[in-house]
Amino acid sequence: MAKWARPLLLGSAALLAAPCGAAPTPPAFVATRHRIDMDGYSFKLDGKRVYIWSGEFHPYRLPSPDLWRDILQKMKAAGFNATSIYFSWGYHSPAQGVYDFTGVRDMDRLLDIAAEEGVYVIARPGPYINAEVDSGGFPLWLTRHAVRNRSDDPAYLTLADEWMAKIDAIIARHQYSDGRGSVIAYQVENEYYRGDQPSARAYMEHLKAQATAHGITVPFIGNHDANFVSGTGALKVDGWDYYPQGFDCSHPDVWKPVPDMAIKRVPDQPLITPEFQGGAFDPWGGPGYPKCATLINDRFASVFYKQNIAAGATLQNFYMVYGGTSWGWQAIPQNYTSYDYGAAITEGRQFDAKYAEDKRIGYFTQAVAPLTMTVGARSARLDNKAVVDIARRNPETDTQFHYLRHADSTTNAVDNVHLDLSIAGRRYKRVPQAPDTAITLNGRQGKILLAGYALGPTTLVYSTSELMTHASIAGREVALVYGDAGQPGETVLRAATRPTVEVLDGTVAQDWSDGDLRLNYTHGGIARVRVSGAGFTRPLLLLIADKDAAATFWRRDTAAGAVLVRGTHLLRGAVLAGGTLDLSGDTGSDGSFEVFADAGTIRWNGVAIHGRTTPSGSIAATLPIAQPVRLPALAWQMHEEAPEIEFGFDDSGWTRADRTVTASITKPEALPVLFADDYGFHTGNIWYRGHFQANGATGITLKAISGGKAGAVSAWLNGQFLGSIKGETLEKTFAFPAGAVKAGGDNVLSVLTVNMGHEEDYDDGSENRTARGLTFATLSGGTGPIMWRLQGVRGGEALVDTVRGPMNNGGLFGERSGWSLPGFPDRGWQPVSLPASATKPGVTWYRSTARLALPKGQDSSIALDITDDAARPYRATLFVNGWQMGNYVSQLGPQHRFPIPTGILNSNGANTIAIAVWNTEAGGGLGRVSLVDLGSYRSSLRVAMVPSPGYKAGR
Ligand code: IPT
Repeated sequence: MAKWARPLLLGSAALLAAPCGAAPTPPAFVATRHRIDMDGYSFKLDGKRVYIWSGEFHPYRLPSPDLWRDILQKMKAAGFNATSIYFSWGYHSPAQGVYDFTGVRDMDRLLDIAAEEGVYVIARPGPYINAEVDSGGFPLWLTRHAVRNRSDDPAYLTLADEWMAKIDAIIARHQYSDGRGSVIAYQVENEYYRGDQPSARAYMEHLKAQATAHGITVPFIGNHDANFVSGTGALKVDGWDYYPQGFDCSHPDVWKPVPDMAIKRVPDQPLITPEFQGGAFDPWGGPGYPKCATLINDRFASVFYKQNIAAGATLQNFYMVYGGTSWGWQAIPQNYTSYDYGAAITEGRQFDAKYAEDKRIGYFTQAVAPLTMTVGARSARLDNKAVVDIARRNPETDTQFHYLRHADSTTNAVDNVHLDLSIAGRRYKRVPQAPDTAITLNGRQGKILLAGYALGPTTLVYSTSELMTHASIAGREVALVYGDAGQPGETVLRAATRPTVEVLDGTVAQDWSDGDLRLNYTHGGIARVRVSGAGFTRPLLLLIADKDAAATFWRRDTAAGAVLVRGTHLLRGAVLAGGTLDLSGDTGSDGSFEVFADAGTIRWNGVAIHGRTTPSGSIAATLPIAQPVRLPALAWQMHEEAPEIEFGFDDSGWTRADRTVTASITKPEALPVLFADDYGFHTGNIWYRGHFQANGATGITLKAISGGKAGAVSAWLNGQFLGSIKGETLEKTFAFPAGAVKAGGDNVLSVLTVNMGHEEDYDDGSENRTARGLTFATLSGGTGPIMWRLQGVRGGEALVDTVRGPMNNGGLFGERSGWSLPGFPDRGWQPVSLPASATKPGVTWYRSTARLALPKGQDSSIALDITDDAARPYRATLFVNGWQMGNYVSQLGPQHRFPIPTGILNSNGANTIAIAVWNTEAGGGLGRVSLVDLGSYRSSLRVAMVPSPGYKAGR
């Protein structure tokens, strides 16, 4: 049975909840076709409106399929009902006509997991994706095709169609519309702003026609800023990408103001943001991702994401919610390996402060149905000019949404405000009503005040606390509201007769007048109020939390009703059936745990919990917590490399540089063409050896392109070091040392280059075809030609290591000889202690075996740290069990920490760490290298090792 035919329950009410990391056993297959449509308000699934709260995730940046489940569970737990996924053409295709969808490239498996976890998918297969990935997602072999990228050039379309046919077939197997998965939308191309050009429209139309022919039935959407709303190439909805803070994280406390999305509305289309800023990328030598996380922090989410809600957006996708790792040579020249992005879930799979804010807002969008159909409404009158109210209203229910923020959205000022509200025919001239209280807005804070809302058995007249979620659970309505600790709150409920109010916990004052029950309190911890009485069809349990306490709640919707959990590090799944509730998730150092559910038996990670019933009608218990993690110190061995430097090295098997034409947009200054891509070497280090006769040569001028400012070249003549060039512009004339040239016969130049990634093609100028490697070489003093050969990754485009794929390796001798792989016989290598000393220019390898015995049943995230003296000039390429997990440039940084995905790293066994160091000059090194624990939790997550080949002699 094909995987995608696995039974899935994808009802419109609740998607299937997987119980834990292991594959869930789904109930009977319901191959129900679903209707997906939309109008000027929102997407509708089977006619039911849905707020799409979505997080961007790139599977090619996390090479461990079981961790895809981890990320999607973490998203789901934060209220994300959807994920937006780029599929990267180049990740799957090492050569024209060759495609791989196995192992870490198994996109059927990814889409199965999304469906199992109940997460809708917005599929974004390109063919161009940008995404700060090499060539913007184009395959590296496309550098050999002089086509007009991203256009209706038939030669380009033929190549693009090859990919589209493959990826569309996979996406088509997982469409919600067909009852076979959770894909609800398909984005055509990426940020393509050429709506004014007929040929661009023809291109879009072509991609749509192809997708349709390949079986795509879900709506076509775009992030082309409304370039394709009608006419040829029109999409069902074409939305807006927004990065209001830009990408310079160096001044993370300086904010640019909030944009007004409302003016972007296209008639009859829902307002959507296929990409809204969820972080930022960081360049080589940049300030580092913690700064990006500060720039795009929880306060940013509070002001900007709520502003989008107030503008009427009903699909918000955040780019990124999990960034991950541009492992191998996937990064673009501008960026280093980490693609942490300062996102809500860090590269090492930990929660950033923004995660809690995404969750508070996300839960609100999922719980409050009237939000999916709103129109702009008149703002309330306020008594403080520093604050504005942007209001919306549901025309059917008359529910009001008042978004309060500072008029100057960037201010750090704290302000108090009162509102004049009219709700259901009654006027509240001064909200909050209680004397000596106000709504306080901290600097850079937005609040959505909800009014006139049907809250289960009652009507919420208004609350100055924000509503996070509510649900009918075990015969009562449980509602969770929150505000800043220490700030006052006021919640008013409507009742026909005076209800009974029991304050179960905390201090809450009540006032009854004219059908309004007014509750006043100060946020702090969790106050609990039970409201019941004649006017109530069922009691209301109001949980009034401060912001942090609110974030300790998790909600899941099961086929048998909602479940609310307080405590634990993470709730991954909940299955409620026959009165038994199976919860799965993670605990850290805090075992406190409380469950609100209609269940007789509660199990946590498969073990029955014997808790006590609380006055709130919940079950409280203490869960087992995580065990400490001990990591071994690493012992190292080293081996000198780079025989290519030596005069006598046999390069006769290397590729001869003999081409006279190139597909590159870089014009060769001389022939033959030296550009590495033209010879099928597209990644990492590329060696050149040039032979010439003495002829009086006194030096050599070399030009090379690595891409970006982390470039480098080193050169030797007949084994003698000439020097290195570093940086963006790689151009230098090296004088030959006295006596270095052999008077008669052959002389050999050995030149080591590196490709730091191909350019993206954002402006569709075929920038991916900018040359890489050596671009020009000429002898000074001499006249003779140089005969060049070059060498890159083993096999070139005829990839040898198909498991680790087309971006994993370059052409270092050690890589070509298996030194990066587990099982390579390194017994003869020389023991060494780090930091390394007495290094000479060239390449040296270091290997270590890390035997890990981490606590079983725990999810530990481990990283490799390099501690260094920044003055030591060297570059390092890091391999863990043969997988290239990082590129390091000591003087540039800023990355010193390299998270290794579990599954690549074996938590319970031996791990081979191999580091290739390129000393661009003497006095380079390798700093201290150690393993660090980024977070370890007792967890239901189970991660299998990713099968990958080790060293084989004589391969
Ligand atoms: C937007 C791209 O669509 C996306 O792929 C990624 O590159 C993102 O930028 C930045 O991380 S393009 C937008 C900046 C105009």
